[in-house]
Amino acid sequence: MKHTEVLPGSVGEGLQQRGVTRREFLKFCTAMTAMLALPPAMASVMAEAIAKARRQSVIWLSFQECTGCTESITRSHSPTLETLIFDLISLDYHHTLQAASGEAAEHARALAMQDNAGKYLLVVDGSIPLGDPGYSTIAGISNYDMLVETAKGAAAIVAVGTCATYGGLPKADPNPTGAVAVSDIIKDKPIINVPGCPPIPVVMTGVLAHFLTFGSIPELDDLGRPKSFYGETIHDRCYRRPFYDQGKFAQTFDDEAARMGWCLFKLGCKGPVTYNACATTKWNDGTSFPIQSGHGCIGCSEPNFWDAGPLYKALSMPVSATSAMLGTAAAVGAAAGVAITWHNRSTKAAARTAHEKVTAQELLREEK
Ligand code: FSX
Repeated sequence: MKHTEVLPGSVGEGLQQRGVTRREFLKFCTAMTAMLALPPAMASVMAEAIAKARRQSVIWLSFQECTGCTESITRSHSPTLETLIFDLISLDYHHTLQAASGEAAEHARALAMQDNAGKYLLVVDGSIPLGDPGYSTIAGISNYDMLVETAKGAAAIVAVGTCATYGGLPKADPNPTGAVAVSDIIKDKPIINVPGCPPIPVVMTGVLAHFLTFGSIPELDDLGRPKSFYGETIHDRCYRRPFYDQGKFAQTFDDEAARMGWCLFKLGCKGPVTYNACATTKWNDGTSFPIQSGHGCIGCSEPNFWDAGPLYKALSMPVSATSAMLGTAAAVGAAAGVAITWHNRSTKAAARTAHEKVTAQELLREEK
């Protein structure tokens, strides 16, 4: 961390103590600015801001979930990123990762809430059961009470994973626990939604880096998601897209077309209606993502993805070639009298309420 002013107790000091070089740190910041769609010049601004910042207090609560979200972030794209993010924050409470347990763990949460009142970031994964407080408790405290209590002093909340952002799998029909999302309960705090089951690790890291650099939350879309990561569909950036445009589709998972990497649309891929960055950031150190490994996208970062399925059935929208897909889809769909039930959003449809059903006829009217 040479050439950067290093203040006692700052992130910069922590990085220096861990032997992180300025070059490595700038590399991290350059990657982050690119992912956050910031101008390249912001890399050095981010480096300066983060190096001088005090480690951000983070309280992480886990409710109804499978721990996939934590598994995901602890497998961040590269060991460097993973190391860095835990240097950038002070993870004061996290059921799975903290050493303390029982009363000591709850004491750590109370202390962090008291010492950093109004300043800590609250990260939540998992949905909250409203059906009966006894469905899920931590230290004898219901998920609802713990969320409300901890949210009070938070500067902002990051809802991580589809369970926390939309209710996720616990909310799937018949929703036995009465699962709801964080935003269904907390109405007076900024909430950043980072959906995905699980979410992409570098997206979580990016949100935290943005908060540390600017002290604010990134620009969000109408579902509360950072636009830089959720601004395009998987389909928009899929490497199989040229085959879609040429009308070349795999008909089964093991036919010759599948072997040649043709489009998986007819096998139920939900890429055209799923907003996420899997096709660009990929997973496992940029190695691959579901579509690259031969399986269509299941739309896990969209609301109600499980019930909205069915997973292996082609979307009720016509196959068309062009990036103005929705307009064509509307025209053909109107003729067929079909309804597009996923919340397709593109061009004018982007301004719509996210959860509403959009009929092909309505879209056609708008496109005129
Ligand atoms: Fe849900 Fe996350 Fe899916 Fe699992 O914490 S988003 S079930 S990956 O673990 O909450």
